[in-house]
Amino acid sequence: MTAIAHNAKRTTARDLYPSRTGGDYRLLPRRDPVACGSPADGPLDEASLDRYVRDGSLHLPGFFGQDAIAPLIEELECMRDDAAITRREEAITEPGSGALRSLFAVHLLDCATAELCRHPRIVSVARQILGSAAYILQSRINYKPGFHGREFFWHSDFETWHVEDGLPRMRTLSCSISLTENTAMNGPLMLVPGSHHSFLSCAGETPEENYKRSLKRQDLGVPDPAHLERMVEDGGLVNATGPAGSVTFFDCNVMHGSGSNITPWPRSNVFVVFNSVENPLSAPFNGLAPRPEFLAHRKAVDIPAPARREVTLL
Ligand code: 6CS
Ligand code: FE
Repeated sequence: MTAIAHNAKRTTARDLYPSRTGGDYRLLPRRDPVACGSPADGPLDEASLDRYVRDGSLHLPGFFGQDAIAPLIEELECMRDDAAITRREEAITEPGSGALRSLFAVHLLDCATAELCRHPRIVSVARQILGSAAYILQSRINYKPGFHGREFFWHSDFETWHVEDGLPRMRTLSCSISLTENTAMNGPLMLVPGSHHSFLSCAGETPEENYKRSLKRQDLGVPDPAHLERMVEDGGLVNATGPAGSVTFFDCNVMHGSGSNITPWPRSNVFVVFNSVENPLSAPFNGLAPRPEFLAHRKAVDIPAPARREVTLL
């Protein structure tokens, strides 16, 4: 489809979260609930669900034991050294060193990861927060190797997914599963509690195929210093540290990022993004062609509901 045809579609759809439309940075109200389910719908009790709604994230250290994670670590190490994998378009390399930075659609490339992403204990939380059936919108591993693992600058995932993929509403969450220990030193995920309650509409306009650049180093759809400073002043900062197997659920619009890793210890995490089946992708709001399927799966394939006995939280 041409850019003109996409633009034509854009003018008819109502955009609740305009961003990169040539204006200045500005905060807009969030128009969607943070959680649609209740304590009766899944393993999170009222206090945990309330915390997720308030902060925009829930960190659960030691969620999985080493035994659940070990097969994955082995597989993902092999993939990193496999040229048949690293020359695929899903493989994103670090800007300087050329080391493998991210591998997308990893749940389609590796069986152990496919199983983990659909683990009943993960899926039951996703379904509870979304208040509906869920499907995998995106999956990836961020390797963040020792010595040269580069940062992920501050951003709201929703901003990119809305503008570049056409994700209409904030009914989406990420789940980060750590494969290595995450410490304060090796570039853990950092989040700004409460930042998900507003949408930061960003300045600039999106060039075609922006993802080829942004996945190595993001410079569009990132906050300006004044807004970021204000958000951190209001909500503070938290980091998601803990042993391998720790899990963090976080809202699609929470401001987050992670620093570079110059320690010898890699910081590898698998991320799986669950979208509500009631929130299917539309045409991208920037009027450009959609990003490739490996970044945003367009077909909503329901993950079956886990059996009740499988859904204990810890
Ligand atoms: O563009 C994306 O979809 C990805 N980029 C970042 C920096 N975070 C989320 C997502 O994987
Ligand atoms: Fe992100």
